[in-house]
Amino acid sequence: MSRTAASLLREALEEVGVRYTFGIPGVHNTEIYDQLESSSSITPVLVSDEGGGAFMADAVSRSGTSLGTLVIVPAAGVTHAASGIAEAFLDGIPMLVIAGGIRRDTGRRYQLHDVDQHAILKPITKGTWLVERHADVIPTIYEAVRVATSGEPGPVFVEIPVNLQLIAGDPGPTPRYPGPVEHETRCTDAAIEEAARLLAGAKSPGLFVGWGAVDAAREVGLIADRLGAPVTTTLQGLSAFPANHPLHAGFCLGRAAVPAAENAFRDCDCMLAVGTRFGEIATGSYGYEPPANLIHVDINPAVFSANYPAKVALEGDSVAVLTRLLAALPEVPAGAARREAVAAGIAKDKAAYLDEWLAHDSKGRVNPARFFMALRDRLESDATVVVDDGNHTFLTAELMPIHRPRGMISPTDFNCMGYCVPATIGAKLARRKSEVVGIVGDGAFRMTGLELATATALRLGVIVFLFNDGELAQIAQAQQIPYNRKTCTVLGPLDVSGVAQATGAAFLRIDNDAGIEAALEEAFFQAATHRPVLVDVAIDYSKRTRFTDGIVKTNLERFDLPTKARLVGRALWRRVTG
Ligand SMILES: Cc1ncc(C[n+]2csc(CCOP(=O)(O)OP(=O)(O)O)c2C)c(N)n1
Ligand SMILES: [Mg+2]
Repeated sequence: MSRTAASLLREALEEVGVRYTFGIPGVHNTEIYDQLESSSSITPVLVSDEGGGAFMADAVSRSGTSLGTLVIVPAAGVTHAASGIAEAFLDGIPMLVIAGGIRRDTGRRYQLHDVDQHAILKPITKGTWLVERHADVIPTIYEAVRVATSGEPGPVFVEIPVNLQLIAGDPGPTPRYPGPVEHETRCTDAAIEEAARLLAGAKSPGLFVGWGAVDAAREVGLIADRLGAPVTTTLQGLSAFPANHPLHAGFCLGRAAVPAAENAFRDCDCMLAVGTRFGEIATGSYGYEPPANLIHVDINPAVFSANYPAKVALEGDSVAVLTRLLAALPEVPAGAARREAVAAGIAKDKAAYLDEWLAHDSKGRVNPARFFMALRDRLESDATVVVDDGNHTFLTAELMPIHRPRGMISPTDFNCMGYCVPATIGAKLARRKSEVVGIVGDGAFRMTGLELATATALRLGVIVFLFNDGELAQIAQAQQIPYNRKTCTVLGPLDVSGVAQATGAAFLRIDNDAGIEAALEEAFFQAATHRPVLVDVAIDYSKRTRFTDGIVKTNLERFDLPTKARLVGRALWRRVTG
C-alpha cells in the first residue's frame, strides 16, 4: 500500500519511543504535523522560537526519559535551532532533528528555504541524512537514532523533502526497530587490573566525574567508599554524584574548585576520571594538573590523553567499566581510616565555605547562600534544577547541593546563554510529577524568556528564578581586573513583571533575605496550580565565586611577562585616571 513519508515518519518516531517533538510548522512540514496530531503517544509542542525548541529537546534527552526531537522547517528553522543543536553536540546529548526539505521533484530553483542544510549542520551533528525515497524513511530514522545514542551521544539530522510527504509512494517492507543500543566495553582485563592496582596502592586516590558518569553514581559511590577517596564533579556532571554523600567534595578541581574539593585533591596521587573530557570549564581553564597516575574511563576514545596523558585508558560505558573495575578492586586496608579522615575534612571545609558566604554582607540584597539554602530545604530530592550560563551558574554549582542523578542540567561546553527557560519546559514535560526550577541570569532571560508563554500554554508549573543584577555579570566581573570598566555588559532596564504578565506567568519578587521563605512558599503553591512562576530575585553578586576567581588568576598567570605588564599597566592607569 502506498504511504506518505509523513505517515512513515510518524510510525518510526512512535517505534523509537519519541514522546514530544518541538518546533514550528511551515509549508515544508505541515503533513508531518498533521500526522503527529493523530499520534496517541507523541505530542507535538509548538514553541515560540526553534532555538528554544532545541533547548527543550535537549532537556528532554538529559532527563533520560525519551529522545528529544525537533520537527522544524528547513533553513530558517534550522539556523534558529542551531544553537541548541550545537549545545547538544558539545555536551554529548542525543537529539533527533527532523526538517522538511524543498521539493526535489520539480526541478525548480530558488525555492523558499533553499539552502544546503547539511552543510550548515555538518560540524554540529554526528550525522545528516537526506531521505530520497519512501522506502528509506523508516530505516533512515532508525539509523539516525542509533548514531545519536551510540558511543558519545549527540544530535543527528534528517531532511525529508516535502514532495515525499505530500505524494504517497511505495514504502517497501517495514523494517523492525532494533531497539536501544547495547553499550559494550572495549578494555582488556589487564588494563582493568592495572587500574585497580594503581588505585589500591595510592596514598591519596580521588575520583573526578562528568556527565558521562551520570548513570553510574552507584558504582562511583562503591569505588569511592572502598578506597576512602573523595569525589569531585565537572559542571555538567554536577549531578553525577549525590552532594549528600560524605565523600562528595563538590565542584571542580584546583583553585577554581570549592575549598572542599581543592583540599581533598591537593595531594591526589592517583585519579580515576569518569565520563569527562578534561575540557576548559571542567578543569577551571586547565588550572589543575592531574597526577601521572591518571585512569581515564570514557565511551569516546578520542578524549584519552587529549589534554592530560592517561596512564590507563578504559574505553566503554561508565557503568559497565566501573562494574568490572569494582570486581577487580581488592579490599583496601587503608580505605576505612582514609574514608573517615577524608569525609571529616570535606564536612569541615563545606561548613566553613557556607559560613563564609553567609557572613558576607549582601547590603540589603539577597545573599546567594541564603537563597540556595532555603531553596534546597524547600525542594524535593528528586527535583530538577536547570541553569543558564553566567555567574548564577557557578553560584548554583558551588552553593546548591544536588541529590539526584540528572537532577541538574546546564549548557556547558557550547556554553549557550538562553538555555534555562526553554530547558525547564523540556525537563518538566519529561518529568511532569517532579519539581523543576530554573535559575537564569537577567541577560540570558532576555534571549528566550518569552518561552514562558509556551509553559503557560502547556500548563506547566515550572518556577524560574531570575537573578537580577542588571549586568552580564560573568563577563562584567572578568572585565573588572584587566579593563577596569564594563563595556557592553550593563543591561538597560526591563520590566520583568511585565514579561510575566504578558506571558501568563505568576510573578513574585524577592528583594532581600527576609523575603526568601515567603516567596518560595508562594512560588511552589502557584506552580502546583500548573502555572509557570517567574521570581525576580534582587541577588547580590558582590562576592565572587571560587570558579571566577580561580579562572581569572589562572588565565592572568599564563600570560608572558610583556602581556602581563601591559594588562596590569592599563588596569593601574585606568584606576588612577578613573
Ligand atoms: C549566546 C551567548 N552569548 C554570549 C555569551 C557570553 N557570556 C557568558 S556568561 C555571560 C553573562 C550572562 O549574563 P546574565 O545572563 O545576566 O547572567 P549573570 O552572569 O549576570 O548571572 C555572557 C554574556 C554566551 N555564553 N552565550
Ligand atoms: Mg546578570
